[in-house]
Amino acid sequence: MPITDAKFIQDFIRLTDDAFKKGWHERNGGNLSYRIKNDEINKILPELKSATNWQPIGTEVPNIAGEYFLVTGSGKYMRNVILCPADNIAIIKIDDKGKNYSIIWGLEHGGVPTSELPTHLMNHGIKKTVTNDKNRVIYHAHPVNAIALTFILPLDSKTFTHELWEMMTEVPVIFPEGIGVIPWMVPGGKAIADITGKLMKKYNAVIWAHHGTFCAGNNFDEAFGFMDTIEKASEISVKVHSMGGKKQTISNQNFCDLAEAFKIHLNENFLS
Ligand code: 2HA
Ligand code: ZN
Repeated sequence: MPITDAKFIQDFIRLTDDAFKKGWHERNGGNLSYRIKNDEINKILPELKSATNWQPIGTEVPNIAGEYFLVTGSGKYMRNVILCPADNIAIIKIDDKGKNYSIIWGLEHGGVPTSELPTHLMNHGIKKTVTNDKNRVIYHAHPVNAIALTFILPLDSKTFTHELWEMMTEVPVIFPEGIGVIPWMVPGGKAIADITGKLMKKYNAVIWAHHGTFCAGNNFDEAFGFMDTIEKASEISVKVHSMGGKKQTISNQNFCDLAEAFKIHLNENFLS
């Protein structure tokens, strides 16, 4: 069986293709990573290269030391992943200190993992702990309307969470804990990874002002679904602003009734 027939690789490819078709991945924009399960890697390990040529991650991630990840390549285009996975994505192994990685499959015509590798791996480490090993997917995209809102709304979690909760009744059910927001920062390094990681302890999604969104999910459906929900709610908000603003909306009492009916705990910091 070709390695790319493995279900986790097929699921990874499906997300990249769906997401490109959504319009979230111009050129080489966005990136995706998956923390591979033991039984999944064990099935294909004999066909992979052995780990040599260790490269620095750029940060330390001790609690995912020794683990394997499927990641998109830096400068690679989401729309090309489905055409030639082996050229555009890679399986990497993390060393036993959580400081270096080695490519053991993929990027066949050269390349390195995503430029956002520090943020991906730090978020994997944090989410692994806070979800009791359940979280597997970290996903970054450049969705149009979520980015557009970062030019007009104050850049804080309360404003964004409340605005997106208001836009569709089921958003608070999907993001009861809220959504994180960070101001503009230089992408690709440890500083943005650290601040994103701090927010990922509390949230499953963090919006990067004037750049895009990071989502974390237990599986591909969940991570894609979080991105899709944020972008759809953002699109409604953009339309409502464009039509002259809200004339009525969901009230605090409505949110409380919703929380009771759906048996969820809504983060009270984000009620108005
Ligand atoms: O180009 O999206 O944030 C890849 C990115 C970096
Ligand atoms: Zn980006």
